[in-house]
Amino acid sequence: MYVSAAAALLALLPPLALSHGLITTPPSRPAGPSLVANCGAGVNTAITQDNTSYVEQLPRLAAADKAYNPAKCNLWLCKGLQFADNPAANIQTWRAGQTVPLKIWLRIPHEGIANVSVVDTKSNAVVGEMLKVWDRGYAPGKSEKDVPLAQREFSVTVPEGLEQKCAVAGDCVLQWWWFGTGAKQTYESCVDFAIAATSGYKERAFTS
Ligand SMILES: [Cu+2]
Repeated sequence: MYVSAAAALLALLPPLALSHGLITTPPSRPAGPSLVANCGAGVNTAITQDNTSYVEQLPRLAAADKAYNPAKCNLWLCKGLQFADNPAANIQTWRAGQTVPLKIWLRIPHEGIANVSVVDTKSNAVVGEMLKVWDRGYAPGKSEKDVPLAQREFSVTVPEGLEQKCAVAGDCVLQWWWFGTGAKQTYESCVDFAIAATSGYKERAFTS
């Protein structure tokens, strides 16, 4: 949306009207006290008012905040949302080869590109291949119903080879990333998980 229009909407409408998107299934990382401590109250307020809004507004808010600690708050990974704020009940346990259904809430589309990947949270590097890629045409139209269902509800397969790197929850995230190329707005939403070692994994290793 245009900046002037956004400012007008901010004044007139409840925060949800500015929503854009996030992962709703499995539950994604929420705001909480660790976000305040590491990213600052301004970032926390922006995210709690609209947990689906874009990243580009956050660095300015963070920079103005004494609490902002760039070593602990990477706004370009999960919007700076913190593992410590995610309740234990939200942490997924996955096994290699498992199919994970995802649901995305795309309240306001902005056509662009998107992907889903596993990210190493210490190095902020994608681990292995992207699990899902849309290199054009993601989230077209004016309202959520204009967006193809396959872009809002889809599955990814948990890759093999994460058993060590992602054995401990918090070391990796599943991140959905979307950039509206016209709007120039980035959206990120993260699911926390741990990979369980399976007996099946060992058997396959011996027989292959
Ligand atoms: Cu927008």
